[in-house]
Amino acid sequence: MSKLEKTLSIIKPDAVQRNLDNEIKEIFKNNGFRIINEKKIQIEKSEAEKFYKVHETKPFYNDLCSYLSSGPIVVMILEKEGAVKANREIMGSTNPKDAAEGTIRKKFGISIDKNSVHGSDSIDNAKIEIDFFFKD
Ligand code: IDP
Ligand code: MG
Repeated sequence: MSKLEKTLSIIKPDAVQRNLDNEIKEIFKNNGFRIINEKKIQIEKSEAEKFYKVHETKPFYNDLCSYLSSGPIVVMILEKEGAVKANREIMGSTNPKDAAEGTIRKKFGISIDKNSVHGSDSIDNAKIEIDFFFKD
């Protein structure tokens, strides 16, 4: 049995703009995730730069941060047993072209940059990312 975990999920601007947020939330709920906190916000580019700091040396960093701050996003704390891994599975591969059938990115992703959702990649990062958006 996996432990009950929390992870951070973001519905990115491309999906919010297409009004897919409710449909994506339903996918999480139907897969046994509880949404224990959520908010729709728009962040500054400087905040996106902080959030994606691990990618600061990548060639796509600047575009990535411009993109994440380009429109409203929905940030959510998801809870489930083994939530971090389960979320990565239901999201699908980073590039929607490579994502498995039935995953969110396969269904809704437009391209590697406009791939509709973010999910924490480890339990440690989930804690950091949840604090980033929900610590007051
Ligand atoms: P992940 O979102 O699946 O964890 P990461 O490698 O952590 O993928 O990359 C963070 C985000 O940066 C991706 O979701 C995607 O939006 C963007 N990204 C990753 N690789 C590329 C790339 O090669 N070109 C453009 N954008 C990329
Ligand atoms: Mg990542």
